[in-house]
Amino acid sequence: MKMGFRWFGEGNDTIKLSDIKQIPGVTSIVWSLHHKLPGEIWEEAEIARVQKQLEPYGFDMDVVESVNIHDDIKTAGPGRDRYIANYIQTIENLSKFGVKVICYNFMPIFDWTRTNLFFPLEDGSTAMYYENAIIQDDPKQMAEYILSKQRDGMTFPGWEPERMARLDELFAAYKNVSKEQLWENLIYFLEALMPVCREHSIKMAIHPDDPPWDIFELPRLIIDEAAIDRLLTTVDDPHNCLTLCSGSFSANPDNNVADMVRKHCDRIAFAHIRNVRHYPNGDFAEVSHRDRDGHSGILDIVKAYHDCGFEGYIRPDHGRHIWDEKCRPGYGLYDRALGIMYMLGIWDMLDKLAEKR
Ligand code: CS2
Ligand code: MN
Repeated sequence: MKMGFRWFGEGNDTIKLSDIKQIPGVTSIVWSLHHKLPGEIWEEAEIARVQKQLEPYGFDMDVVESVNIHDDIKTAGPGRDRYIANYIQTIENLSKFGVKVICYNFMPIFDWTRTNLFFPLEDGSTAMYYENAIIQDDPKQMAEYILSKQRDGMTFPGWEPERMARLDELFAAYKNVSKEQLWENLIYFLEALMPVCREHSIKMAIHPDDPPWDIFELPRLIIDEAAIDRLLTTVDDPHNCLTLCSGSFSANPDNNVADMVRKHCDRIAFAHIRNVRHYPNGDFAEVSHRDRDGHSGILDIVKAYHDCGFEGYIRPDHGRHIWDEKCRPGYGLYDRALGIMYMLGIWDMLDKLAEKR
């Protein structure tokens, strides 16, 4: 297992690399080019700049997260093949810098969706919250709320203001895309990419839909075990992999993430670890990584990774906002650092117990 930390880049994150360096055990910076719109080619010079920033700290840049997919690829729109060619060029460029895993998602229009980014928890911290009743209403209202929380031009991946300004157009483009068609479009995209991924040993690691159910009548694919099976068997290539996000899947209490780990360990390239607490009406809140604070089963999940000899990358996913930290929602320094220490505590103890046997 290699421990990573998501960092939004110089000038786009309140957290400094020198701060991350002081969290024990972190070796990988999970990075991205956040100024890029979906469909644009990531140029070598831009990637080289990030490499230069990481180098003094000895962090690797093996995992890149949010190389976002243009809507024409998801809807089989007129620009699909051109945008796939761009994506392939981006993979070629990333391969020159030793990138090994690309985390992406295939969610229509909206990336992760929450109704309150600063929900007060009983300990005085705040965390992200999902209220079912609100998601039944107006997608524009929700998008406006999320955009209003972007601080100082620090955008959220998947919530590009340029795209959010075109919501009517986007909803129209998805109107005739059924769930089956969306599957076909995902498979078409992956099959086009596999040769270049094989050539450069790069794993495409899909992030599940968050939350794992349809919202605003948009079909969402990567929601449960059946969907994982379908994805991995249809494109049965070791470069077609998962970003197994425990918080996303476990927002549906029927999903057992530890079972998914045990079943698909060799096809998980990247693990997001996050804990979620369910409320009886289907709402959920994000909570600390500590197992007993939520219902995701963090102990079972970490143990499942350890038992299967997981050699991929792990990062804490969203954390709470604690100690008055002013940070991007879900991506503060403090609670994610606590999450890392909790996971490493479990991991190190499991290592020790295994040595004794
Ligand atoms: C992330 C996702 O913040 C999050 O919930 O896990 O936004 C993730 O980065 C994207 O879905 C990957 O494309
Ligand atoms: Mn995630």
